[in-house]
Amino acid sequence: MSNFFEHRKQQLHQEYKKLVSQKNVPEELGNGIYKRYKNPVLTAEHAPLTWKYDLNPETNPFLMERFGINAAFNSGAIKLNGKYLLVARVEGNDRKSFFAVAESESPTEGFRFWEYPVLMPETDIPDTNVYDMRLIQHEDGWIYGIFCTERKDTRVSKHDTSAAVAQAGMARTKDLKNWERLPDLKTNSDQQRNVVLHPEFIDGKYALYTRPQDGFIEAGKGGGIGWGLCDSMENAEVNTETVIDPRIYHTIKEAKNGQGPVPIKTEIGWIHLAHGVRNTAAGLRYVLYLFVTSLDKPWEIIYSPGGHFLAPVGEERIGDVSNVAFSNGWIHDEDDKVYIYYASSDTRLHVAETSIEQLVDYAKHTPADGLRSYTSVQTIYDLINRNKEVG
Ligand code: M1P
Repeated sequence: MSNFFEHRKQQLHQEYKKLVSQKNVPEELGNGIYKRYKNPVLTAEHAPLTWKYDLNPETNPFLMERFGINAAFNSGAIKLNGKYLLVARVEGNDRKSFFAVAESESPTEGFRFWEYPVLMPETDIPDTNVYDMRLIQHEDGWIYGIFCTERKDTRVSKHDTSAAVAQAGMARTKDLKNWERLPDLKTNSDQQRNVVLHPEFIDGKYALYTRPQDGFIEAGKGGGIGWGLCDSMENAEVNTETVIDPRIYHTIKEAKNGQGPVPIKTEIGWIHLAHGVRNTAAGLRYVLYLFVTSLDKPWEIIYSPGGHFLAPVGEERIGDVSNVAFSNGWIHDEDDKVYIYYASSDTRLHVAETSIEQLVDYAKHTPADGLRSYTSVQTIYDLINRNKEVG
């Protein structure tokens, strides 16, 4: 083995070890709602060397990458048998996304990918691209993975090489290792993304949060977070979709929105994290927002704090798709802490720490969006006047 090869291999191993064993610390002050951690928990560099390199000096004398990894971001999240597990959207240099499980003993650092990424079984119509898995531990005993399956739109002219159809791919597992692929969700909408299963039965049926759209990117006449019931997950079909959280003019969800991770059950209701999108001269801006639905009627919103809950800041604002904060995974821990795994700019995955108590306070006491500049200033006046009373 040449000195060059051996030296480079050692350096690569050292860098990888340094990365996966680095400590993570929360920001000092924060906004009182959550604390962001300093380092991303997953990046492209977290991909194991064995995924990228042929480590044989005979067949790869330059020890060059044979399969490049471009990004690791939007992750489903779950805690199983005491382990924090992320099912990340990993994207190769070839622009194909796939799922890979990363595991840690800690919610905020030390995530390492399992030896093999997930070889998700296909349906009769193969997926071109799969991404953004939501993990739902349903009361029926299964863990469902619901994700976007994207395929070429064959209804358009053959010269249109970018038109795509997004639908909700469905799979289930008990251990994140063995996946049973189920037929894609059927709805009356031309496009579906950001579909999430409610974790409990509703009147004996499965309930799904959907996101009907006319186009792959544009909401068109559709949009909003929808709600629908279905009899079975083995042939899931939602015939009636009701929009429960619509897009609204001049808000953070003007252009589109979508349910994030599975909602968390609390004393006051189901806490939801979602993303809202608006258009700007610099392109789409994605931020996260929060809302709460009723315990008995999870399709009815009872608290709707105004504005964004989390937006990309600093370096988070830059990446393959800049100005994006996106979350499809959070973990409600036994001590009522909540770890929010959010990705920035379709490039890397971060964590922010909060608690059920903080989320409940935020949901109940953050004023709703008054929809006018005048009402925003009234809210500030109200705060100033109340602060005068406390001196
Ligand atoms: O590029 C930003 C996000 O765009 C899509 O989100 P939505 O379905 O709301 O348009 C998804 O492709 C998501 O993965 C991506 O982060």
